[in-house]
Amino acid sequence: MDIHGLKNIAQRLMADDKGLLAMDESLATCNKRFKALGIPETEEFRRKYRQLIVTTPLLEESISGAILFDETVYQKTEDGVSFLSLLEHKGIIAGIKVDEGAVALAGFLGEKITEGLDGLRNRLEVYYSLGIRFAKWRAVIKIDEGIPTKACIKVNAVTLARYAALCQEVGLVPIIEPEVLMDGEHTLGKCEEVTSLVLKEVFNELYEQRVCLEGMILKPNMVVPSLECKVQNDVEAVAEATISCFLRVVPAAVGGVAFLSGGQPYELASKRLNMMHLRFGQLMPWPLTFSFSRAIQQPALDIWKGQDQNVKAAQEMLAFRASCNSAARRAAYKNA
Ligand code: 5MM
Repeated sequence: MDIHGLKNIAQRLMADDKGLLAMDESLATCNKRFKALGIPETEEFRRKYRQLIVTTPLLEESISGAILFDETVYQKTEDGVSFLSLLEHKGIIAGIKVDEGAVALAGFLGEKITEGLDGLRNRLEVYYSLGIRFAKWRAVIKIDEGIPTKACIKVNAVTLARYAALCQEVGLVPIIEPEVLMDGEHTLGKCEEVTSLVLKEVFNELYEQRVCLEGMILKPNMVVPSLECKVQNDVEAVAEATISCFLRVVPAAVGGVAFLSGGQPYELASKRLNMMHLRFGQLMPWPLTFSFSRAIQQPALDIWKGQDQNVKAAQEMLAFRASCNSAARRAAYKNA
């Protein structure tokens, strides 16, 4: 394992108040978002949309790395320039989603396990040879009556660590995404309890499986009340719950922490990140940034709607939301 090389990639991903752009929607998720806006659910429209993103002027001022879906890796602009070379030209490091999605966990009603370990070593070698330098794997944990179970947390943690060890073997920085979902009626306190349990188990497995913490990035959920919870705590309470939870369970050696947005309203996600830096910036041993998909992309997608004449305005919105989150990393976000 090239620890120096892995650390170097992780440091570049976390540098200069930038963050990551998750543009790795699988076919089903991308098509679902297109359908809601009446955009044709075809490979060509997915190519057009990803072209809009990777050609956005000044995106590189706020974004250090972009997480791609396999289809996007091989796509090109209308002028025949590959998206990978465009990203490289901008100095944005290309990453790849390598999990194959979450499926029902046998014997555990309502819980999921993420698949994709079979043949993973070979897939990772191919991606590395194409110039990709980091990967991502998402595990999904749901809070409901009697769940998550210990077994579900354990099996997802084991799988995340197996994936991470394979990534590091070939020189890819693993992004480890154990997402505690916001769905349901649970409180902020419950989210904190479950997030702590999950992260403890994940780091235990990473340790057991000899994953180099300096050469990985954690992509967690913020500690938030669920979407239907009657008590919606303020921004400061969310920032405090999130950072105090992480200080207890995320080792200081970790290369970086980059949040998912998880369906939060995009301005609220920026405000919460901003508050974490404003109030607790001095306490954090790790770089703390964003790895948002919806909270950066959705307003731009709403403008684009699949129409060529809307590309410029959509790109301006995309660059703007990315810059808002970069500002939040400096505790300088001005509620826009
Ligand atoms: C872009 O969505 C990613 C892939 O999800 P699917 O496999 O369901 O298509 C997802 O992992 C995403 O990177 C993270 O959840 C962060 O996205 P949000 O929208 O939560 O910021």
